Amino acid sequence: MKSLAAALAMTLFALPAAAGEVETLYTEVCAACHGADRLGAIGPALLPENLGRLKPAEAEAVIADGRAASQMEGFRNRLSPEQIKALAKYIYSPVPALPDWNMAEISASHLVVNPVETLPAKPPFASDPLNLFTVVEGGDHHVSIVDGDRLEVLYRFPSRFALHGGAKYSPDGRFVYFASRDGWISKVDMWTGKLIAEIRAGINTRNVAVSDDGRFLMVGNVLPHSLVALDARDLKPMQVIPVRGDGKTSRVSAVYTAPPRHSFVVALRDLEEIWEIPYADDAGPVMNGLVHSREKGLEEGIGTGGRFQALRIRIPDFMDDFFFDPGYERVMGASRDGSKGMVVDLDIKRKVADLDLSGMPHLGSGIVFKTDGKWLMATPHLKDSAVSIIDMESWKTVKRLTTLGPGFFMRGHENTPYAWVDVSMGKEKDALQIIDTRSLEIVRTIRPAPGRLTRHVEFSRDGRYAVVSLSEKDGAILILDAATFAEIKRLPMSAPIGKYNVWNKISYSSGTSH
Ligand code: DHE
Repeated sequence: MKSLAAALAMTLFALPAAAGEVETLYTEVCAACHGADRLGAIGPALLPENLGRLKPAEAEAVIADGRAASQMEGFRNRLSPEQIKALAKYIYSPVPALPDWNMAEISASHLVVNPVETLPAKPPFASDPLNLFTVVEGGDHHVSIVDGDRLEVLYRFPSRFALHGGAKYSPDGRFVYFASRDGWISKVDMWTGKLIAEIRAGINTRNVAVSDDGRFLMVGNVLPHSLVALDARDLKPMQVIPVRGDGKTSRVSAVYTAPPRHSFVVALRDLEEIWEIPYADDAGPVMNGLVHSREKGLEEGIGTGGRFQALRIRIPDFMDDFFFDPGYERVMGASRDGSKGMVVDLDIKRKVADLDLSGMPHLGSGIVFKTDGKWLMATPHLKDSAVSIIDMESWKTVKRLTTLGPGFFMRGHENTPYAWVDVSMGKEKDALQIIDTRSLEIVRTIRPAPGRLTRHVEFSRDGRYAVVSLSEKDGAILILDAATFAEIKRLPMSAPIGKYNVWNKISYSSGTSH
């Protein structure tokens, strides 16, 4: 944006900002980087759906002062305060007609940067490659790959703007896949930190799932209302699946892989349905004989009307998020308004129980553990100061713990009896609360960085260390001893958010998100 800004310097104050004329201002000032259609180019998309995390006042500040560590330069000296205000308002207005984002547009965005064949056959480091972590740094939109044995940063590289949701790994842990809110899917080699391929699968994306056999990715979109299947090798698009039913279309709430079922399971925001999309070549038996023609091979299936077919399961409410039970037979979901939850059996294809799960949890927040021979699920709530613990057989809430505030994330590990939860949505955003999964009590509250935003815990492969995000611009990841809670090390980072240990993710550890 710098050169354009320089060229426009001094001329822009003359530009109008009245209603109807702000489009001209946008075209002159913003379009080169953010796209004439506001869908994004070298800068991110400027659509209300994509700006959900940015308050209008912050948008004005970015237009005025720019964004550190990006190409976005400030326009305070070139635009009047009214022009800045008008532009900020404009980018939150809906675009009159959203363009297509179909196979043609998706394919045109596809880029293979480093073919897999050019990569080394062995890791260029001695540490355990399955004990690496990726850390998403939201402050300056970077990713760090951290060596979990030496507790050092191995690689750091720029990411697409606003990655969101868990990083997903190939089943062997060699490659990592990221999704950005603007719909970009990136594949990176964990051993070298090199970008392999990228593609823009949507205009606004919810998340991405990787099949348990590592062959396919499924991207769930908010804009347009679609799911997009990609070939995991090079991210080549395979199929666009429009999300529609009963004459309506729907946003995707989330898509996850159900490994024993060899299928993707999808929750929808605007249709009272769950979709299951089998991907195994012989998917028939997995679906109890209810599905269908699985005849087409990978290459033949490219394009629409191809390989993947969705089985629609009717449910009595919209489902906004969900967790699987340990056998992947049932999903536990919260309703869209966050007032209650339900259990849906994927085999008998109907709701089988209600859940007392008010105050919607954030997706990926739930963990599962066994206490006294019973499988329990625990999750914090985004709006209540509570952690709910639910018996996965009776589906009753066995305990509701009062926490210091509403929380985002919870984590456990097979090698520790402690589950860690943040309370970062409340006033005491620096606190982490430790729950003993045997007694189901909060046994400690720690504040590793007093007064500062602390959230999202991830364990090392062996469960010995708990890695916590000090999620501020001049932040860090804090490596704590998981038994004594003492700090071992601090690695500076720019507003780190999520961290993902390769082994915990590829082994589907019950203490982590899948
Ligand atoms: Fe997330 C995961 C939805 C706000 C950070 N979040 C997810 C997932 C979904 C989701 C669907 C699961 C994706 C996956 O891993 O495959 N998030 C939502 C929301 O609906 C919500 C509440 C509003 C929104 O803006 O979309 C929301 N999320 C946030 C944030 O404000 C966070 C803290 C900062 C950010 O990046 O926007 C945030 N979300 C995360 C993280 C994960 C995540 C770090 C992965 C958690 C994990 O450990 O797997």
